[in-house]
Amino acid sequence: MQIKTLEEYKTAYQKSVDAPEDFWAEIASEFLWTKKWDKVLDWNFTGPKINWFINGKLNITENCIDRHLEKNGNNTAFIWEPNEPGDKNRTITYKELSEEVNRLANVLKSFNIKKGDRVCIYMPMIPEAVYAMLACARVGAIHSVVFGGFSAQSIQDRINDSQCKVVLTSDGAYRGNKQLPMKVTVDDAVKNCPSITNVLVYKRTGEKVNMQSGRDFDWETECKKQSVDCKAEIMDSEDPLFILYTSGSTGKPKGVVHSCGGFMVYTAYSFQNVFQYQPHELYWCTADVGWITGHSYITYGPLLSGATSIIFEGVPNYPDSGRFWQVVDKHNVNIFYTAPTAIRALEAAGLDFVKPYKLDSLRVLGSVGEPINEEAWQWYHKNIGKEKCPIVDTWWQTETGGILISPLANITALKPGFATLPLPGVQPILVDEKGKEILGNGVEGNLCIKFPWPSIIRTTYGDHERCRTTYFATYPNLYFTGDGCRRDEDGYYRITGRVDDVINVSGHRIGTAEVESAINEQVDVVESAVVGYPHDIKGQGLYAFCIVPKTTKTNEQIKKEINDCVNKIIGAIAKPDKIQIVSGLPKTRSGKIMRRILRKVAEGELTNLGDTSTLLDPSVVEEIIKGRV
Ligand code: 7RM
Repeated sequence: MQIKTLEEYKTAYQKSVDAPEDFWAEIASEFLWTKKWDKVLDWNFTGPKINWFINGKLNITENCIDRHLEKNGNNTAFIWEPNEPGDKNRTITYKELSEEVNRLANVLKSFNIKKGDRVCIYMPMIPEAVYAMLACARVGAIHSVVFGGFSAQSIQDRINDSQCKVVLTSDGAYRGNKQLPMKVTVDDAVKNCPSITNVLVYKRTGEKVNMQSGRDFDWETECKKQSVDCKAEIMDSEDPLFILYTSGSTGKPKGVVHSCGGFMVYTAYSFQNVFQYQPHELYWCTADVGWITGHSYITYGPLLSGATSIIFEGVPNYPDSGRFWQVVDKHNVNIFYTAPTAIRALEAAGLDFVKPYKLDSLRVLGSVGEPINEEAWQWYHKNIGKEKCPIVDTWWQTETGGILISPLANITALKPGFATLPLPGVQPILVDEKGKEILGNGVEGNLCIKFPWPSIIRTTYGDHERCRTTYFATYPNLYFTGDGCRRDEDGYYRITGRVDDVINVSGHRIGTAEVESAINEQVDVVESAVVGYPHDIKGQGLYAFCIVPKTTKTNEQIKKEINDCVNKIIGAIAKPDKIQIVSGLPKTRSGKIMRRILRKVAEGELTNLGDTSTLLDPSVVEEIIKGRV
């Protein structure tokens, strides 16, 4: 399934458009299926109803693990690099992975977890987080990983939305110089989660935690009791594999649902082609398993390919900003995949943190999560890749399951800032506001995809209509990405950013509506509006305009309370970078907040605010400009 030349790419691409079913059938045939599919694809984007490898039966863990055991069981699946550079690494072979996953799968069974049940995973970046995902998949349970930085309230909302029965967590977590009380947070969350019957707790920090008798169990103690064999549950290709919550422009986060067969085929195919992974290479994706990048390109894609990867517990700047490069040299990493926000932060820290390291094992660099600005691209290319490593700027989304637009390493000619060309099977189109296709090159529009690929979102958990309206109703018969995009003279794609009310802060998707509703929980705030503004390191920062009518508190006090509120309701990643207390917001006569104006103010573009004639009260704008923070 690995493309090797540009010619092969072009041929594969053409075939994927002319005969998509034959194209994907051939790739899918390389996996282990309990029963082969009857039909490759059945779809419409109006439902939407998208079925891949219909009536095919499989278990993804047999493809991630068992399939490798006979010949490559002693190959390393993971090298774990802990938060503290001086602490011992762990190496996990495919055989050990198999035993650990099966034991844990049997523990889940002992908790009465059955096919289709939902299991919440709230874990630090340790191998057990990956075991947890695979153990769920082994028994046919649907995992819902919640990023370790989210608050108790966020965990609670996610558990309740999908009625999880079990939580897999740890006592605490280390992240840089911080220690996070994972179990305390889970306890706080599950107080209000009647569907939870059991909590399994891995000892990571050794801190003392409360264990509720009959509900909470110790991970290692339970695993020791279990056998290293666990028969894989036979799944239908379209059975859900996992739910992952993601923020959109309205309401609470949606549970994006991915299914077993299509997700398997596409993550393996895209992993092998984009990174051009070669046997025995060492691959490192710095994402957290709490995000889609961790799902597709730490857990599933690499394991399906029999790859060796690093699981990293730490952060880029602890104990100092040379940590990534120290790890690269220590283990001889060949393929390194990170986010622009990390690159910019490390660039700002200065070259003294890069110089001590050779970095000569690196062969391919990757970028994901947000547009990479040209300066960061050049810095990464020159100082990390030593001008010899291609940078694969991979564009994709939680909903797409895998990378859709990206160079193939050492095959596609690069252009800084461009995700370049679609992978085979991906048919992007640009449309204008009305949904009319924008043809030709040297054009810009809203990015849509007109044909399904195997790992496309199937539904949003418990609310199919929300899936339809969010992604498939804006433009009939198209999947709408929410991103703006330029196609240049060479037909190369450059993603320009979100065109909706989603803000990309350090590669994390944050819905303005979600932050506003958290801010409004602060007692003195009556209304708020949050917009994004350019931020040197984070890409975008959050600027909150908050109406506080009358109060005896100081502005500083109120701002602190607003921050605490957001931290408590969503998590630290959603705390506004700037807060401005205002007496009113610019609104139209029909009561709509004119975000366009707020964005300009936040960006510091005060002279050309555009058409303000529909404003109800223009004096509000004057006040806002004067009070800019
Ligand atoms: C993988 C991931 C998705 C949003 C997406 C874009 C932005 C992601 C790139 C990018 C420009 C990239 N999933 N985005 N990758 N923008 N170039 N290479 O990030 O669901 O969390 O976010 O991220 O706006 O719509 S995500």
